[in-house]
Amino acid sequence: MKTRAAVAMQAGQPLVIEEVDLEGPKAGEVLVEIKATGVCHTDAYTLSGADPEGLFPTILGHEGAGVVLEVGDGVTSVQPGDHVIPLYTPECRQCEYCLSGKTNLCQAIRATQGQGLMPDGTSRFSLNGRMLHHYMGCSTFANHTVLPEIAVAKIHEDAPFEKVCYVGCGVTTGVGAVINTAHVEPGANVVVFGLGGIGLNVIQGARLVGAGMIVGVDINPARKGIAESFGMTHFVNPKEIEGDLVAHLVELTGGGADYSFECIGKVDVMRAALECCHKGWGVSTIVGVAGAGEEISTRPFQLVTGRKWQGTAFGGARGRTDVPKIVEWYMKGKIEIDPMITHVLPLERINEAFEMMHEGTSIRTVIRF
Ligand code: NAD
Ligand code: AHE
Ligand code: ZN
Repeated sequence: MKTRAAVAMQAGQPLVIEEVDLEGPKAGEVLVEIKATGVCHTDAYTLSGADPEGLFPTILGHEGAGVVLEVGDGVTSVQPGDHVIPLYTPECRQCEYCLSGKTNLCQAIRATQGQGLMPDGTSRFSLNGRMLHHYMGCSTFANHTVLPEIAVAKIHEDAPFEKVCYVGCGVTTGVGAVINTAHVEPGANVVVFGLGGIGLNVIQGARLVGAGMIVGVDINPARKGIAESFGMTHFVNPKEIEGDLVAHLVELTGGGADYSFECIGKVDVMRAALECCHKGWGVSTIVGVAGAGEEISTRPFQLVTGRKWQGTAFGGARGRTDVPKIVEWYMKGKIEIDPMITHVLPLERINEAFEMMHEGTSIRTVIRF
């Protein structure tokens, strides 16, 4: 079939809207009509050329929601008409990783996913006879896409696509980082670096679990108001404080953060996030994705004296199990999504979403098909 897609022909270039060719689902795969997709900073990161796994030409996008149109042989868990969210972290429930109970990082199809291919080692997308790579196993910047059955979560049929597409990455990553990865407890002091599409969800996750002080750190002063509406109690703009940021945060929190989160992708900020943690027990969780070749560093003494450094992918969520629950939380008003979606655009204007992200004038832009 033909479908409309925003194609990334090469790194650093704007996306191009094209009618691309899409092959139907093979065994174990499903064809999904994407109704809406968010634009995450990770899409911008890969488009920039900083992603060591970035492959071009490709169809980016990994934060979508849509409807199953067709299923391949052997598919049993979803059927045509089901509403689904694509999962860049699948959940096969059979691999060593899924069965370990220790991680959400299902490895069943990770190798081919990183090569921009379906599990059989081929692509379903092409343009004028030239193969297009899949992206993060999702490629939601296309009106239709093909996904492995294990990489779709069936959701409530009344959930609005334009809102719950955000559960496909940002909401789950932020809220899940607090609940599944850091296990923040009521009353804990939390410091969140970066108050964008992910950091605001860390803030609302911290409020959800009853954290005490919730400090937000961002160089964009416009983030203060919205972060407060999601539960931030104190705002710090590193450009406005005098002296050392870490010392300032340690003093503000009365000895250091019980939990900190880096939601930007900058290695110097990751260091500050670790070092602002409380001696003896503070835990820092890296959410941000740093560019190829970048490395983190600190004095080992920071760890010897009881701080812990860890990371999280997709908020530690097991997609097929947890994503439908997070959609239910939204439907029941337990979490908020709407105020974070600051812009809704047609596919033809998708490049504006990247421009606003870089300018800092949007939180999340959703593309409506
Ligand atoms: P975003 O662009 O919406 O937000 C980034 C925020 O960081 C902005 O508010 C910006 O003003 C702020 N910022 C930039 N430099 C700063 C600095 N030096 N100090 C303080 N604040 C600064 O991005 P996003 O969509 O929220 O994504 C954030 C990061 O999380 C990205 O690196 C993205 O790739 C990553 N991410 C990781 C996962 C995961 O599973 N680990 C999932 C989604 C996104
Ligand atoms: N391809 C990059 C890694 C990018 C990365 O860490 N991605 C996160 C999700 S970001 C969503 O917005 C992730 O899930 N990581 C786990 C995994 O298996 O990719 C690189 O550096 O190679
Ligand atoms: Zn993302």
